Amino acid sequence: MKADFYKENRRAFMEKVETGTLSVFMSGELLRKSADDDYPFYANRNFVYLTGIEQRDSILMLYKNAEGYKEILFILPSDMMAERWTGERIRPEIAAEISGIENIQYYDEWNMQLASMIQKEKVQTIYLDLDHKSDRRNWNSADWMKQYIETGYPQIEIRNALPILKKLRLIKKDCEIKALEHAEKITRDGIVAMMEHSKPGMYEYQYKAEYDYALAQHGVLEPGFTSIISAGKNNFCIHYYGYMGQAKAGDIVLNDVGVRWGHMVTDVSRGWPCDGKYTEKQKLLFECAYRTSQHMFDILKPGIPMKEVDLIIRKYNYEQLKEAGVCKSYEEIGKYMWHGGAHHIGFDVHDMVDVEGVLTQPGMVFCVDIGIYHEEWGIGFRLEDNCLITDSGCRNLSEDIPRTVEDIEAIMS
Ligand SMILES: [Mn+2]
Repeated sequence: MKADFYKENRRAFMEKVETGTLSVFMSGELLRKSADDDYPFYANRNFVYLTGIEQRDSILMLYKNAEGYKEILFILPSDMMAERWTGERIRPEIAAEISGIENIQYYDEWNMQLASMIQKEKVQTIYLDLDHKSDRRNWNSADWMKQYIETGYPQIEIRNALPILKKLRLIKKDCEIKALEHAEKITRDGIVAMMEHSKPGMYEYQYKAEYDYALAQHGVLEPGFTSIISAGKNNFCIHYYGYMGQAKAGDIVLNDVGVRWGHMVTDVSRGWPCDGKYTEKQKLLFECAYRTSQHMFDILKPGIPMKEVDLIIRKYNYEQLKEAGVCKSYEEIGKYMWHGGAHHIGFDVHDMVDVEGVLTQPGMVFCVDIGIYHEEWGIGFRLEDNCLITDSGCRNLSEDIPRTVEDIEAIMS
């Protein structure tokens, strides 16, 4: 993505905050795994959305005044000894080129700058990207910054920037769609590789290895999110990460995987018979999901309440399962459909967007995910595709990834 993308994101954000406010965003810090081993660094997505910078310990300050706004980006200074061990750090001129921010300063100056800005500009309100998952205790960089400001500048009111960003991230720009389209091609390679190599006796980790290998051929060194790849009974664990199970003759293999490209993440699920031929029962269920999916791509267009999309999927899929003689009444649909099917994708696989009360609009991208779980028959799978809402309707971005009984059997033969 070019600097204009990040510039436009900052402009749109600044339009939503009041004059006289300062906003502070952080890329985050390294998390220690154990001893001297750290987890791979993963930059805060909102920070990347605003800067394009994925280096740890980077800070963005945005101050809005009557004339416009000031932008400062703080990055780690070069350090010969540190860089000898862990690689080159981004130089100021490169950071400026990526982000489109002219004023680049070094990380160790952020607290002086913060103090002087608060004093000179008489800042009374600071926006931080505060994000908590309800059942987690972990603090992130914004929490530390909040504590720092509350301790040093108790007069300052802290507000949350997250609701603003969640609105901005909902509508994707052309360059984001292009990145997704490319990511879908790589996703296809990964899923097709698993289908092509599939055979009874294959372990889930072997499927995973095929997927990862296909991605690596494109320079994608890790999947878009932790891959879900399971076989047989393990398909009944919705977010299964075991990888040690074995596909036995007659088992369905389920994948729920993605690829990140240009920050954008795909999310696609398929279910195929490990031996390449659907049984009657597998075919019966798969075709219910397929018809429901096709129906959604036929009807989705701008102007549909987002919260109804899930409901339409559920009702239509119920009709299919009823006709197939599987489900007798709508009351028992929960026995076969275990999850909703329409989350947005983008910088995050479950994208940080605000869909409260919104209608579908051009530029939204969300999953159409039809999961069917029939425990008695031992068949569980999902058919999940990525739907882009366009001006006149919608487009299935993942339609080239085999998704019919015929196409999947052909690829596996
Ligand atoms: Mn998924």
